[in-house]
Amino acid sequence: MYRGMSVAVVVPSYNEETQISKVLLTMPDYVDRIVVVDDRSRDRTAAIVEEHAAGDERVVLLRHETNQGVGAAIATGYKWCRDNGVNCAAVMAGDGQMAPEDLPALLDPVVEDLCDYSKGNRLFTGHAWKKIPKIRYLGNAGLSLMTKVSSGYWCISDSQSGYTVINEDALATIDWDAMYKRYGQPNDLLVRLNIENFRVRDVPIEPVYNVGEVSRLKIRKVMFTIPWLLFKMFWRRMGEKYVIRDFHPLVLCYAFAFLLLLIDIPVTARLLWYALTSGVLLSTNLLVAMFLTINAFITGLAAMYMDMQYNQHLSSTALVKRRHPPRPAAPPLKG
Ligand SMILES: Nc1nc2c(ncn2[C@@H]2O[C@H](COP(=O)(O)OP(=O)(O)OP(=O)(O)O)[C@@H](O)[C@H]2O)c(=O)[nH]1
Ligand SMILES: [Mg+2]
Repeated sequence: MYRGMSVAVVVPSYNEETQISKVLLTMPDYVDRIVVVDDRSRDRTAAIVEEHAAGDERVVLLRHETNQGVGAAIATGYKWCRDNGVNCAAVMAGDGQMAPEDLPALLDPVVEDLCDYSKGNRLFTGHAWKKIPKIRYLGNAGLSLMTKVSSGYWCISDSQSGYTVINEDALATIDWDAMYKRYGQPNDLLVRLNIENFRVRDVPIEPVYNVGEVSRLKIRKVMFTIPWLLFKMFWRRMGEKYVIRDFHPLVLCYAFAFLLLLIDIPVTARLLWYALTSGVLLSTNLLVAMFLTINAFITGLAAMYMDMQYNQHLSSTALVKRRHPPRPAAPPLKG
Protein backbone atom coordinates (compact mmCIF):
# COMPACT_ATOMS: atom_id res chain seq x y z
CA MET A 1 0.00 0.00 0.00
CA TYR A 2 1.16 3.48 -0.77
CA ARG A 3 -0.71 6.27 1.04
CA GLY A 4 -3.81 4.09 1.33
CA MET A 5 -3.78 2.87 -2.28
CA SER A 6 -2.89 -0.58 -3.58
CA VAL A 7 0.05 -0.50 -5.98
CA ALA A 8 1.13 -3.02 -8.61
CA VAL A 9 4.20 -2.72 -10.80
CA VAL A 10 3.99 -4.24 -14.28
CA VAL A 11 7.40 -5.47 -15.48
CA PRO A 12 7.51 -6.27 -19.23
CA SER A 13 10.42 -8.64 -19.76
CA TYR A 14 12.04 -10.22 -22.76
CA ASN A 15 15.37 -12.03 -22.44
CA GLU A 16 16.29 -10.23 -19.22
CA GLU A 17 18.01 -13.07 -17.35
CA THR A 18 20.91 -10.82 -16.34
CA GLN A 19 18.71 -7.90 -15.21
CA ILE A 20 15.42 -9.19 -13.80
CA SER A 21 16.72 -10.28 -10.35
CA LYS A 22 17.95 -6.78 -9.62
CA VAL A 23 14.58 -5.31 -10.61
CA LEU A 24 12.72 -7.71 -8.30
CA LEU A 25 15.13 -7.40 -5.39
CA THR A 26 15.08 -3.60 -5.39
CA MET A 27 11.28 -3.30 -5.59
CA PRO A 28 10.10 -1.03 -2.72
CA ASP A 29 8.19 -2.63 0.19
CA TYR A 30 5.02 -0.60 -0.39
CA VAL A 31 4.49 -2.32 -3.79
CA ASP A 32 1.72 -4.91 -3.29
CA ARG A 33 2.13 -6.92 -6.50
CA ILE A 34 4.98 -7.24 -9.00
CA VAL A 35 3.38 -8.43 -12.23
CA VAL A 36 6.19 -9.73 -14.47
CA VAL A 37 5.04 -10.36 -18.03
CA ASP A 38 7.44 -12.72 -19.74
CA ASP A 39 7.14 -12.08 -23.47
CA ARG A 40 8.21 -15.61 -24.51
CA SER A 41 11.85 -15.10 -23.55
CA ARG A 42 14.33 -17.54 -25.03
CA ASP A 43 16.60 -17.37 -21.98
CA ARG A 44 16.05 -18.14 -18.25
CA THR A 45 13.98 -15.03 -17.45
CA ALA A 46 10.80 -16.95 -16.55
CA ALA A 47 12.69 -19.54 -14.47
CA ILE A 48 14.44 -16.79 -12.50
CA VAL A 49 11.12 -15.02 -11.86
CA GLU A 50 9.60 -18.31 -10.64
CA GLU A 51 12.49 -18.71 -8.19
CA HIS A 52 11.79 -15.21 -6.83
CA ALA A 53 8.03 -15.91 -6.67
CA ALA A 54 8.73 -18.85 -4.36
CA GLY A 55 10.28 -16.46 -1.82
CA ASP A 56 8.26 -13.31 -2.44
CA GLU A 57 4.49 -13.69 -2.57
CA ARG A 58 4.10 -10.32 -4.24
CA VAL A 59 5.58 -11.67 -7.48
CA VAL A 60 3.05 -12.77 -10.14
CA LEU A 61 4.39 -14.28 -13.38
CA LEU A 62 2.30 -14.00 -16.56
CA ARG A 63 3.65 -15.64 -19.70
CA HIS A 64 2.92 -14.97 -23.37
CA GLU A 65 2.82 -18.05 -25.58
CA THR A 66 4.45 -16.12 -28.42
CA ASN A 67 6.59 -12.99 -28.43
CA GLN A 68 4.24 -10.04 -28.93
CA GLY A 69 6.26 -6.94 -28.13
CA VAL A 70 6.73 -4.59 -25.19
CA GLY A 71 3.35 -2.85 -25.70
CA ALA A 72 1.49 -6.15 -25.67
CA ALA A 73 3.36 -7.21 -22.51
CA ILE A 74 2.31 -3.98 -20.78
CA ALA A 75 -1.31 -4.49 -21.94
CA THR A 76 -1.33 -7.99 -20.39
CA GLY A 77 -0.04 -6.57 -17.09
CA TYR A 78 -2.58 -3.73 -17.12
CA LYS A 79 -5.45 -6.13 -17.72
CA TRP A 80 -4.33 -8.20 -14.73
CA CYS A 81 -4.26 -5.04 -12.59
CA ARG A 82 -7.70 -3.95 -13.81
CA ASP A 83 -9.22 -7.35 -13.09
CA ASN A 84 -7.64 -7.60 -9.64
CA GLY A 85 -8.74 -4.28 -8.19
CA VAL A 86 -5.37 -2.48 -8.26
CA ASN A 87 -5.67 1.28 -7.54
CA CYS A 88 -2.40 2.39 -9.16
CA ALA A 89 -0.43 0.41 -11.76
CA ALA A 90 3.15 1.42 -12.50
CA VAL A 91 5.33 0.18 -15.35
CA MET A 92 9.03 -0.52 -14.77
CA ALA A 93 11.02 -2.25 -17.49
CA GLY A 94 12.70 -5.57 -16.76
CA ASP A 95 16.09 -4.24 -17.84
CA GLY A 96 16.76 -2.25 -14.66
CA GLN A 97 16.68 1.17 -16.33
CA MET A 98 14.07 2.58 -13.96
CA ALA A 99 15.24 3.76 -10.54
CA PRO A 100 12.90 2.56 -7.74
CA GLU A 101 13.70 5.78 -5.82
CA ASP A 102 11.73 7.70 -8.46
CA LEU A 103 8.53 5.69 -7.96
CA PRO A 104 7.03 7.76 -5.06
CA ALA A 105 7.30 10.95 -7.17
CA LEU A 106 5.34 9.21 -9.95
CA LEU A 107 2.76 7.77 -7.56
CA ASP A 108 2.11 10.99 -5.61
CA PRO A 109 0.17 12.99 -8.27
CA VAL A 110 -1.95 9.92 -9.09
CA VAL A 111 -2.66 9.14 -5.43
CA GLU A 112 -3.53 12.80 -4.80
CA ASP A 113 -5.88 12.69 -7.81
CA LEU A 114 -3.98 15.48 -9.54
CA CYS A 115 -3.73 13.35 -12.68
CA ASP A 116 -4.84 9.99 -14.04
CA TYR A 117 -1.51 9.05 -15.62
CA SER A 118 1.93 10.23 -14.59
CA LYS A 119 5.04 9.57 -16.64
CA GLY A 120 8.71 10.02 -16.03
CA ASN A 121 10.50 12.72 -17.95
CA ARG A 122 14.26 12.22 -18.27
CA LEU A 123 14.81 15.44 -20.19
CA PHE A 124 14.23 17.79 -17.23
CA THR A 125 17.51 16.90 -15.51
CA GLY A 126 20.34 19.22 -16.46
CA HIS A 127 22.60 16.32 -17.38
CA ALA A 128 20.18 14.45 -19.71
CA TRP A 129 22.25 15.41 -22.76
CA LYS A 130 25.34 13.82 -21.19
CA LYS A 131 23.65 10.70 -19.81
CA ILE A 132 21.38 9.72 -22.71
CA PRO A 133 23.08 8.44 -25.88
CA LYS A 134 22.99 11.35 -28.37
CA ILE A 135 21.11 9.55 -31.13
CA ARG A 136 18.43 8.47 -28.62
CA TYR A 137 18.19 11.98 -27.17
CA LEU A 138 17.67 13.56 -30.60
CA GLY A 139 15.27 10.85 -31.78
CA ASN A 140 13.31 11.17 -28.55
CA ALA A 141 13.13 14.97 -28.94
CA GLY A 142 11.75 14.62 -32.48
CA LEU A 143 9.20 11.99 -31.46
CA SER A 144 8.20 14.06 -28.41
CA LEU A 145 7.40 16.99 -30.68
CA MET A 146 5.32 14.81 -33.01
CA THR A 147 3.58 13.23 -29.99
CA LYS A 148 2.55 16.68 -28.72
CA VAL A 149 0.74 17.35 -32.02
CA SER A 150 -0.73 13.86 -32.23
CA SER A 151 -1.82 13.46 -28.61
CA GLY A 152 -2.89 17.01 -27.73
CA TYR A 153 -0.79 16.87 -24.53
CA TRP A 154 1.25 19.94 -25.40
CA CYS A 155 2.97 20.20 -21.99
CA ILE A 156 4.29 16.62 -22.11
CA SER A 157 7.70 15.62 -23.48
CA ASP A 158 10.04 12.58 -23.34
CA SER A 159 7.26 10.63 -25.03
CA GLN A 160 9.39 7.45 -25.16
CA SER A 161 9.71 7.15 -21.40
CA GLY A 162 8.12 3.91 -20.24
CA TYR A 163 8.25 4.68 -16.49
CA THR A 164 4.62 5.47 -15.72
CA VAL A 165 1.75 5.19 -13.23
CA ILE A 166 -1.92 4.89 -14.22
CA ASN A 167 -5.01 5.01 -12.00
CA GLU A 168 -7.92 2.61 -11.86
CA ASP A 169 -10.30 4.90 -13.82
CA ALA A 170 -7.99 4.89 -16.83
CA LEU A 171 -7.24 1.17 -16.34
CA ALA A 172 -10.95 0.45 -16.62
CA THR A 173 -11.55 2.75 -19.60
CA ILE A 174 -8.81 2.09 -22.17
CA ASP A 175 -9.23 -0.85 -24.56
CA TRP A 176 -5.93 -2.62 -23.85
CA ASP A 177 -6.35 -5.15 -26.67
CA ALA A 178 -6.38 -2.30 -29.19
CA MET A 179 -3.21 -0.62 -27.87
CA TYR A 180 -0.12 -0.68 -30.11
CA LYS A 181 1.91 -3.78 -29.34
CA ARG A 182 5.50 -2.69 -29.92
CA TYR A 183 7.75 0.30 -29.25
CA GLY A 184 5.14 2.98 -30.10
CA GLN A 185 3.02 1.92 -27.10
CA PRO A 186 3.70 5.03 -24.93
CA ASN A 187 2.79 7.29 -27.88
CA ASP A 188 -0.33 5.32 -28.75
CA LEU A 189 -1.48 5.34 -25.11
CA LEU A 190 -1.08 9.11 -24.80
CA VAL A 191 -3.42 9.66 -27.75
CA ARG A 192 -5.97 7.20 -26.33
CA LEU A 193 -5.82 8.93 -22.93
CA ASN A 194 -6.41 12.30 -24.57
CA ILE A 195 -9.44 11.03 -26.49
CA GLU A 196 -10.92 10.04 -23.11
CA ASN A 197 -9.92 13.40 -21.53
CA PHE A 198 -7.62 11.88 -18.92
CA ARG A 199 -5.18 14.19 -17.13
CA VAL A 200 -1.48 13.48 -17.69
CA ARG A 201 1.52 14.84 -15.82
CA ASP A 202 5.28 14.69 -16.38
CA VAL A 203 7.48 13.96 -13.37
CA PRO A 204 11.26 14.56 -13.53
CA ILE A 205 13.22 11.30 -13.22
CA GLU A 206 16.86 10.29 -13.60
CA PRO A 207 17.96 8.81 -16.93
CA VAL A 208 19.57 5.40 -16.25
CA TYR A 209 21.94 3.87 -18.79
CA ASN A 210 24.83 1.37 -18.70
CA VAL A 211 23.43 -0.87 -15.97
CA GLY A 212 23.93 -3.99 -18.07
CA GLU A 213 20.84 -3.47 -20.25
CA VAL A 214 20.71 -4.64 -23.85
CA SER A 215 18.40 -2.47 -25.92
CA ARG A 216 16.67 -4.19 -28.82
CA LEU A 217 15.21 -0.96 -30.14
CA LYS A 218 16.09 -0.54 -33.82
CA ILE A 219 16.28 3.18 -34.49
CA ARG A 220 16.11 2.74 -38.27
CA LYS A 221 12.83 0.88 -37.85
CA VAL A 222 11.09 3.03 -35.24
CA MET A 223 11.93 6.28 -37.04
CA PHE A 224 9.33 5.21 -39.62
CA THR A 225 6.87 3.09 -37.64
CA ILE A 226 6.28 5.52 -34.75
CA PRO A 227 5.72 8.67 -36.92
CA TRP A 228 3.28 6.66 -39.08
CA LEU A 229 1.48 5.45 -35.94
CA LEU A 230 1.32 9.04 -34.67
CA PHE A 231 -0.08 10.24 -37.99
CA LYS A 232 -2.85 7.64 -37.92
CA MET A 233 -3.62 8.23 -34.23
CA PHE A 234 -3.73 12.00 -34.81
CA TRP A 235 -6.57 11.68 -37.33
CA ARG A 236 -8.29 9.20 -35.09
CA ARG A 237 -8.18 11.70 -32.23
CA MET A 238 -9.48 14.45 -34.51
CA GLY A 239 -12.43 12.31 -35.58
CA GLU A 240 -13.26 10.89 -32.15
CA LYS A 241 -12.78 14.03 -30.15
CA TYR A 242 -13.81 16.88 -32.41
CA VAL A 243 -16.37 15.27 -34.72
CA ILE A 244 -18.00 12.31 -32.98
CA ARG A 245 -17.96 13.12 -29.24
CA ASP A 246 -17.88 16.91 -29.55
CA PHE A 247 -17.44 19.38 -32.35
CA HIS A 248 -14.71 21.96 -32.83
CA PRO A 249 -13.79 23.86 -36.02
CA LEU A 250 -10.09 23.18 -35.39
CA VAL A 251 -10.58 19.84 -37.12
CA LEU A 252 -11.55 21.73 -40.29
CA CYS A 253 -8.46 23.95 -39.96
CA TYR A 254 -6.18 20.92 -39.59
CA ALA A 255 -7.84 19.16 -42.54
CA PHE A 256 -7.59 22.30 -44.70
CA ALA A 257 -3.91 22.85 -43.78
CA PHE A 258 -3.16 19.23 -44.64
CA LEU A 259 -4.95 19.49 -47.97
CA LEU A 260 -3.07 22.69 -48.84
CA LEU A 261 0.23 20.97 -47.99
CA LEU A 262 -0.62 18.01 -50.20
CA ILE A 263 -1.20 20.34 -53.17
CA ASP A 264 1.80 22.46 -52.23
CA ILE A 265 4.32 19.60 -52.46
CA PRO A 266 4.03 18.91 -56.25
CA VAL A 267 3.65 22.64 -56.99
CA THR A 268 6.87 23.50 -55.11
CA ALA A 269 8.65 20.46 -56.56
CA ARG A 270 7.76 21.65 -60.09
CA LEU A 271 9.02 25.16 -59.28
CA LEU A 272 12.34 23.84 -57.97
CA TRP A 273 12.71 21.40 -60.88
CA TYR A 274 12.41 24.20 -63.47
CA ALA A 275 14.66 26.52 -61.44
CA LEU A 276 17.41 23.89 -61.16
CA THR A 277 17.24 22.33 -64.61
CA SER A 278 16.64 25.39 -66.83
CA GLY A 279 17.41 28.29 -64.47
CA VAL A 280 13.88 29.69 -65.02
CA LEU A 281 11.80 30.85 -62.05
CA LEU A 282 8.18 30.45 -63.15
CA SER A 283 6.49 33.49 -61.62
CA THR A 284 2.90 32.12 -61.56
CA ASN A 285 4.14 28.85 -60.11
CA LEU A 286 6.09 30.79 -57.47
CA LEU A 287 3.01 32.81 -56.49
CA VAL A 288 0.82 29.70 -56.19
CA ALA A 289 3.50 27.90 -54.12
CA MET A 290 3.84 30.91 -51.80
CA PHE A 291 0.08 31.20 -51.42
CA LEU A 292 -0.26 27.52 -50.56
CA THR A 293 2.69 27.47 -48.13
CA ILE A 294 1.67 30.60 -46.24
CA ASN A 295 -1.96 29.53 -45.97
CA ALA A 296 -1.10 25.99 -44.89
CA PHE A 297 1.24 27.41 -42.25
CA ILE A 298 -1.26 29.94 -40.86
CA THR A 299 -4.19 27.51 -40.86
CA GLY A 300 -2.06 24.79 -39.26
CA LEU A 301 -0.83 27.17 -36.55
CA ALA A 302 -4.38 28.33 -35.81
CA ALA A 303 -5.52 24.71 -35.48
CA MET A 304 -2.62 23.94 -33.13
CA TYR A 305 -3.41 26.95 -30.99
CA MET A 306 -7.08 25.93 -30.65
CA ASP A 307 -6.08 22.34 -29.85
CA MET A 308 -3.71 23.65 -27.16
CA GLN A 309 -6.43 25.77 -25.60
CA TYR A 310 -8.92 22.91 -25.65
CA ASN A 311 -6.51 20.49 -23.94
CA GLN A 312 -4.54 22.80 -21.67
CA HIS A 313 -6.28 21.68 -18.48
CA LEU A 314 -5.35 18.03 -19.21
CA SER A 315 -1.58 18.37 -19.08
CA SER A 316 -1.00 21.67 -17.36
CA THR A 317 1.49 21.64 -14.50
CA ALA A 318 -1.21 23.30 -12.37
CA LEU A 319 -3.61 20.37 -12.71
CA VAL A 320 -6.78 20.57 -10.70
CA LYS A 321 -8.38 17.72 -8.82
CA ARG A 322 -11.42 16.02 -10.29
CA ARG A 323 -14.46 16.35 -8.06
CA HIS A 324 -14.73 12.68 -7.15
CA PRO A 325 -16.62 11.59 -4.05
CA PRO A 326 -14.09 10.59 -1.36
CA ARG A 327 -12.54 7.20 -2.14
CA PRO A 328 -13.36 4.26 0.10
CA ALA A 329 -10.37 2.43 1.62
CA ALA A 330 -8.74 0.08 -0.93
CA PRO A 331 -10.18 -3.46 -0.80
CA PRO A 332 -7.73 -6.39 -0.50
CA LEU A 333 -6.27 -7.44 -3.87
CA LYS A 334 -7.80 -10.49 -5.51
CA GLY A 335 -4.77 -11.90 -7.32
N1 LIG B 1 12.75 -5.33 -27.21
C1 LIG B 1 11.72 -5.93 -26.64
N2 LIG B 1 11.51 -5.70 -25.36
C2 LIG B 1 10.49 -6.30 -24.80
C3 LIG B 1 9.64 -7.15 -25.54
N3 LIG B 1 8.71 -7.58 -24.73
C4 LIG B 1 8.97 -7.05 -23.54
N4 LIG B 1 10.06 -6.27 -23.55
C5 LIG B 1 10.64 -5.49 -22.41
O1 LIG B 1 10.41 -4.11 -22.60
C6 LIG B 1 11.37 -3.33 -21.89
C7 LIG B 1 11.91 -2.20 -22.74
O2 LIG B 1 12.69 -2.68 -23.82
P1 LIG B 1 14.05 -2.00 -24.35
O3 LIG B 1 14.43 -2.73 -25.59
O4 LIG B 1 15.05 -1.90 -23.29
O5 LIG B 1 13.58 -0.55 -24.76
P2 LIG B 1 13.66 0.81 -23.99
O6 LIG B 1 14.12 0.61 -22.58
O7 LIG B 1 12.33 1.47 -24.18
O8 LIG B 1 14.68 1.63 -24.82
P3 LIG B 1 16.23 1.94 -24.54
O9 LIG B 1 16.26 3.34 -24.09
O10 LIG B 1 16.86 1.73 -25.85
O11 LIG B 1 16.69 0.94 -23.53
C8 LIG B 1 12.43 -4.30 -21.42
O12 LIG B 1 12.21 -4.56 -20.06
C9 LIG B 1 12.16 -5.55 -22.25
O13 LIG B 1 12.56 -6.71 -21.55
C10 LIG B 1 9.90 -7.39 -26.91
O14 LIG B 1 9.22 -8.12 -27.61
N5 LIG B 1 10.95 -6.76 -27.41
MG1 LIG C 1 15.86 -0.40 -22.08
